[in-house]
Amino acid sequence: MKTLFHFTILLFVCSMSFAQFETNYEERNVPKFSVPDPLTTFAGEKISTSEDWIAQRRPELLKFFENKVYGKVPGNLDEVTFKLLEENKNALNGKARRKQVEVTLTKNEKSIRFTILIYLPKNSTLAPIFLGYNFFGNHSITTDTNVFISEAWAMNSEALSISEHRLTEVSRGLRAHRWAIEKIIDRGFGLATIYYGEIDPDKNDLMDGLQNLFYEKGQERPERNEWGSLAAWAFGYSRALDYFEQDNNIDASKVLVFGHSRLGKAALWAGATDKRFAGVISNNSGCGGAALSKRRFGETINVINTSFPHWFSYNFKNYNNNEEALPVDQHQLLALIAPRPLYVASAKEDEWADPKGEFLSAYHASQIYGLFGKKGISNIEMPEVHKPIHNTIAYHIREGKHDVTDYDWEQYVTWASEFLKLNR
Ligand code: GTR
Repeated sequence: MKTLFHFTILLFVCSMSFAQFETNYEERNVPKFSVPDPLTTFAGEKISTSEDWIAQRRPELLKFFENKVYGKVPGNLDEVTFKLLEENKNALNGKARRKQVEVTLTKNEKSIRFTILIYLPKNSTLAPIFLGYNFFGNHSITTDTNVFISEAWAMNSEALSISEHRLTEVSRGLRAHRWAIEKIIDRGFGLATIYYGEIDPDKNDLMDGLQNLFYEKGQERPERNEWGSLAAWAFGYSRALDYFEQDNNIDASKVLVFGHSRLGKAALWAGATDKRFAGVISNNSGCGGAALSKRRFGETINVINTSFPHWFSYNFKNYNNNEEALPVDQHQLLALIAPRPLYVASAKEDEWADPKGEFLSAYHASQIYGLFGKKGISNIEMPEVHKPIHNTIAYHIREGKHDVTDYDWEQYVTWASEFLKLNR
């Protein structure tokens, strides 16, 4: 079923008089393609051990995704600093400890700042933690009146009463249904979130966010093989992890990077590029996330690069309507996360994100997990709705639309308890 949202995007895209896009929602119209073999190098050499994967295959795949898909980070920051803005040991009706930490990233005498909102189980000394961006400000995920409101540019939203690109008190708590904070805390985990617009505002302007810090004088956009917004958001996830390494209440070796939709794409890329993340959760990440591009089902590379020209590297546009030329596919992005725990989740009505493509990607990544003696997805048939598979690679498809629900969080928390060896 096409949602109104997706239909609107399609209308927008067509009205901009780009090429005509026809969205395929029929399995019989999926083109014939072969899934690029994760175990054969670009030079055609077969590999069969985890050592060869680590030494040979993984680096060349990572390099490809860096240069041709998400884009490279062009250098190092000059400085990263942290400031505890606020702390309360009796938050959420006495259940949790809350911290709000400001992170400042500096390069070439330019800085950007973002704020991490953190809730930790009150009595835990070293908590494992879920880290995920939010779409509409930290204050949108909870009714907690102490959460600061971001001053960064925001996407207007009628549903969340956001206009003139400013976040206000009115949207406090309006996205709370997407964040099962109490469940997370009760099961012994912390939750950290950041407003993604503080890293790079989500519009086709690569002057107003993180990329700008790295520009030479007069430069206005990254090089063709350098980062778009997704890689910038992934970089921001890693800087939050830098902070966790300094916080005595957080177990930085147990950080699960989580994201929904475009932020699920960013979470996958963060997990691929930063091995310190203990695991990754991709919620309905779709095209350019978990879903196989070569299936051309729902959103395609051409559509995503046209609707969101700022998300990927410029080089990725070479594959617009040209998926057959891609020597990789997204299962190899997932394989870059091996052998760390990875959860891919789909929603039945989220056809735009191609649930089957998300599942098949998890299935095909499993052979790399197998090299490490880890269990992925062993059956190529998709499981039924609400029949989750919880292995080192986990997968579920649930009823309903593109969203994050309590059902999703119940699965993540249950699986994470087992795969981070908590058993709480
Ligand atoms: C859609 C986009 C998807 C997905 C989604 C979201 O418009 O086409 O790739 O990222 O946005 O982030 O909600």
